[in-house]
Amino acid sequence: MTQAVRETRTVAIVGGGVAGLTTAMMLRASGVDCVVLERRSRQYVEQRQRAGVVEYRGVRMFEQWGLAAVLGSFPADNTLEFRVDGESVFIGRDAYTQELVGRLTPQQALVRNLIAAFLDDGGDLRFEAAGVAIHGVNGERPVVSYTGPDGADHEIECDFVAGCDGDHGVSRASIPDGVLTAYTRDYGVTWLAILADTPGPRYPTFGASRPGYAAAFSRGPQASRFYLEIPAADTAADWPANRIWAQLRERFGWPDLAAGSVTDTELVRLRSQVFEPMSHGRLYLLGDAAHVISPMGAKGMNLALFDAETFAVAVRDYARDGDDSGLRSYSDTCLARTWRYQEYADWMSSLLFSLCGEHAAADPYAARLARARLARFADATSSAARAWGELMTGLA
Ligand code: RFL
Repeated sequence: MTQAVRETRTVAIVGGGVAGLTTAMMLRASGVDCVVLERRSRQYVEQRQRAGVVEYRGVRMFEQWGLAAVLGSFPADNTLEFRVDGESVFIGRDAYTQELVGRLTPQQALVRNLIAAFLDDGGDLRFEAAGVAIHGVNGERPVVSYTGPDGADHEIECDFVAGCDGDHGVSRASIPDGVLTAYTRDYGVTWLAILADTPGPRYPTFGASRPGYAAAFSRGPQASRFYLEIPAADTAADWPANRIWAQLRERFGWPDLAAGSVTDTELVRLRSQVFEPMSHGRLYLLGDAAHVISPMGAKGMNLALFDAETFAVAVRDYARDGDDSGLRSYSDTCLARTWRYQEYADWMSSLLFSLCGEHAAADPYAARLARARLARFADATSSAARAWGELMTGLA
């Protein structure tokens, strides 16, 4: 039997998504050595499409680290359009929210740019790392083992492990039973998530009407993401392109919405989940490995960015000054923001569902309340609008 190749690093990062790559860039910028182990190929991770906007807080963060180039240059207007039974209501139009805009950066573009920047800078990023396993997180020197694409076994001894491997990774799973508490909300709602080659709406647009929920987001000059609420028993095969376009036109009240080729469809169960605490021994959970947030709030990627910075700063302070206060408070700091964003996404969900389809028919009282609530947020002079803007921009 051949012996595993043994190496040492300060931080082993498991997962090369937004959380892992941002952490790696910041650690490198801080002079802390690290390695990123990614299960998939480079081509695969560079094409995985999900989020589209980096909130203002994230833009400022990348700028402060001298990494703004990874974001591209398209500003994202913070206005949201709600088409309630075909009638438009706009929120995010107060002066505060309009000034502090995010950046239109599709997640796959951010990942692509982070990979290029990290490798150009001499960073250590290993794709197609199979069978990643984490050992000894309760000891002084955890070890992360994996098998490379050439079949060679590797062991990386480190000070800290950053578990950035998403909702289905090995990091959270390697924490013993009974340590973490899971807080879960399943909204009992299924969405068809659609990517299509067609210009998107000017503003992120939510259709709330009798036929049901729909949403539309621009993903570049010729690409859009749409969501449709569908019956839980449906499969993607029940939704051919002509049915998708017909339903989008009806739910938005946009008879002239231009059809384009549908490039991808995916079923998404609307659920949110938070695991507490976000660390165990020398293993720290970041991004979706620690919390999943319903896409309603468009905050999952942004939370991953926050976790990345909080962790990188904590490790930097420890490595440079022996100050472990950031590591000790990591979980509490990240959970506080996580719950604020969960509350925001939950607010958006309950508002929109109350206005839509069967939900509105079953509880017309809640639908009237939702209209009243939306009107308050649409008033650009109200403190309600400002409170919403603080969450939208990420400054709350
Ligand atoms: P990721 O992006 O899932 O990356 C995890 C990485 O870990 C790798 N991996 C492993 N590597 C090594 N060994 C293993 N055993 C591994 N297991 C997994 C994976 O291959 C992958 O490369 O997690 P990260 O970095 O925490 O980032 C989180 C975000 O991706 C996520 O929160 C967002 O995509 C959520 N999300 C949205 N967020 C927004 O901020 N705005 C949006 O508009 C938005 N839209 C969405 C979304 C998520 C969606 N899905 C997944 C339901 C739309 C959709 C459809």
